Amino acid sequence: MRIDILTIFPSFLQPLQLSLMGRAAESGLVDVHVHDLRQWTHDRHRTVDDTPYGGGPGMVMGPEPWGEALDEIATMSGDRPHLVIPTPSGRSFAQPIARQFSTRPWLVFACGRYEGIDARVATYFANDPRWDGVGQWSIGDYVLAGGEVAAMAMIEAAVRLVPGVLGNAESFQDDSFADGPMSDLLEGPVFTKPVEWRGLSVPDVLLTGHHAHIRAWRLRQAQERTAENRPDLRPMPDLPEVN
Ligand code: 6GU
Repeated sequence: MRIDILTIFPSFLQPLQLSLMGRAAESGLVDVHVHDLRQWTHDRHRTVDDTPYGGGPGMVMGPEPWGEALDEIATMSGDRPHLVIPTPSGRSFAQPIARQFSTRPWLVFACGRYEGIDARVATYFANDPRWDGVGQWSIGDYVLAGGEVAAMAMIEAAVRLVPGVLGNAESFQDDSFADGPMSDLLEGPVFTKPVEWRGLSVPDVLLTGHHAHIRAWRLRQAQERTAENRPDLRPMPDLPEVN
């Protein structure tokens, strides 16, 4: 999978070289390219923004550098890229979208700053046959200063689902929001050694080796945590009591 990121702050994306993302790049499972949008400006001040038509506060990123940059990036590989525009006014990014992203051969993230990118950029590339569609996505109901952190969140969520990126020890089968028997539930609490710490004990059931009991206990914990923290998520029907 190839990932290109277009930004006026390339160094903001340096965390992508660390940890899981760094290992995925080193092992050739993902190929990450960060580009400075100002490379595609032509004036002395490398201007990327201007005042909004119709008035109002803030600045809008002009379409010309984005158009030239995306035209050139689209020639950098044989596949057709999918354009992702992180924006707080986009659709809600969630695990099903991460799963779709993880199957795409080529994602290009256009990270805007200020009040956003001139809307014609999304319109133009949605209708450009060299591109495989455009999506505008938000990572939550709050406003970040730019798309970079949101892009990194979406990239990490997608890349960890690419086959081979996670080791067995970090398997994603049990994740909150994964498919399967625990889907639509938050993960419950987890414990490791020591069995007793500052007067707090690991729940006895986890020490019994009784896997049916442990499974039932974990499901109950997940249901309680979901009801408490995320009452908006659909609760699962109750399992019968296990004694
Ligand atoms: Cl994708 N961008 C920005 N700037 N703020 C956000 C966001 C994205 N998602 C939530 N807030």
